[in-house]
Amino acid sequence: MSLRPVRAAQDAELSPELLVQIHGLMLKGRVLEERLIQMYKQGDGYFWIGGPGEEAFNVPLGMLIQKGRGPQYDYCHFHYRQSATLLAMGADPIDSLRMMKNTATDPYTGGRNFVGHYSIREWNVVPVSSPIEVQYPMAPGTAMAQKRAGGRGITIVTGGDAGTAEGDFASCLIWSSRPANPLPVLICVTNNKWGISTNWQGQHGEKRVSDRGKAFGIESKTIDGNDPEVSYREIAAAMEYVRSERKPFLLEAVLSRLYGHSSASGANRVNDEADCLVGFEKRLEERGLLTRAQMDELRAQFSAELQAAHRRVKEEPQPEGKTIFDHVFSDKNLLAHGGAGSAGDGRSPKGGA
Ligand SMILES: Cc1ncc(C[n+]2csc(CCOP(=O)(O)OP(=O)(O)O)c2C)c(N)n1
Ligand SMILES: [Mg+2]
Repeated sequence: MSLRPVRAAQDAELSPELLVQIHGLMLKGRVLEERLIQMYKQGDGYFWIGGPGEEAFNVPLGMLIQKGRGPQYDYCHFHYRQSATLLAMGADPIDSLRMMKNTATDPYTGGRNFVGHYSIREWNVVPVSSPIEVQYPMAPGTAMAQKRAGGRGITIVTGGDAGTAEGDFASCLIWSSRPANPLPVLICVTNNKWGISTNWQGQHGEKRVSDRGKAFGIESKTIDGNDPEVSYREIAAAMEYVRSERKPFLLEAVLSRLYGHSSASGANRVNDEADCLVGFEKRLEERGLLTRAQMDELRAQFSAELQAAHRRVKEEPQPEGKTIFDHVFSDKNLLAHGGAGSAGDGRSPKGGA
């Protein structure tokens, strides 16, 4: 079964300035992922997972998010391939290197989680989870709070195609579209046609993931997620619908996975999938917006910046052992006093009686 993305019906022009900005962020996102892979291969990190190949979708998404804290701003329940989205939202790439190296200076997890597992309270970016798909049933929760609060804030959830096989995805569709209380959720699925080593064709009877929205009356669309112009227009349109109608939208972006699943599968470049950056650069060159030399120069500049950042991060401290229980939900004293199941010690989890 072949997957054919639906292209945007109307080709509204994006301004040259916007296209150049999108390109810069896509390139920076790619160079960042290349540096992270290099760090892993040099032993400056234990595991790599990320989004090289998804920049054409992830960058426009980040540019269009209304970031801030609280229900008036967008809530982000992200997948682990979202580094380019964070860059487009304004994150400093060196902090991704810190998470890779598990340094105490990592602002997202204090050096306690895998790379790509962002968590930013000030921007409503809830902690990225390694167990896949758990973000989908959480999304209606923040959307419910936003609907009650009023305003134009929406919830955005992203995840992969294979994860949609889990019941969590169905829970999201059902809870977002209840006729009694439809919710402002932009449900994104980045369909790279792989779940680690399980291919889409062997696993999915449905033609498109977006078709599953129809059963719930959810506005749904499948787009070419390798085309940044299509992505920008379609994400903007879908967001506007969710913001103003206060109803869900299911957006499936068909795109590429350029370095395999993760370091667990080698993190080596594949050559049989379309590269969104190559395609976009060719288009920018043909339209006379950027020259090859300018784009090469920009890449060299980003590479040098990231290399310098890597050197800097190598000198930064690892977290101390005594911080291991900081920011965890349970009361650490429970462990010292026989664990949560032990009776009669008078202790209970935080907030308990
Ligand atoms: C609940 C759960 N089951 C299985 C895994 C192992 N696992 C990690 S990534 C992955 C595949 C995910 O594929 P997809 O949802 O398509 O996202 P992609 O990695 O392709 O972006 C699996 C099965 C997991 N992390 N969590
Ligand atoms: Mg996938």
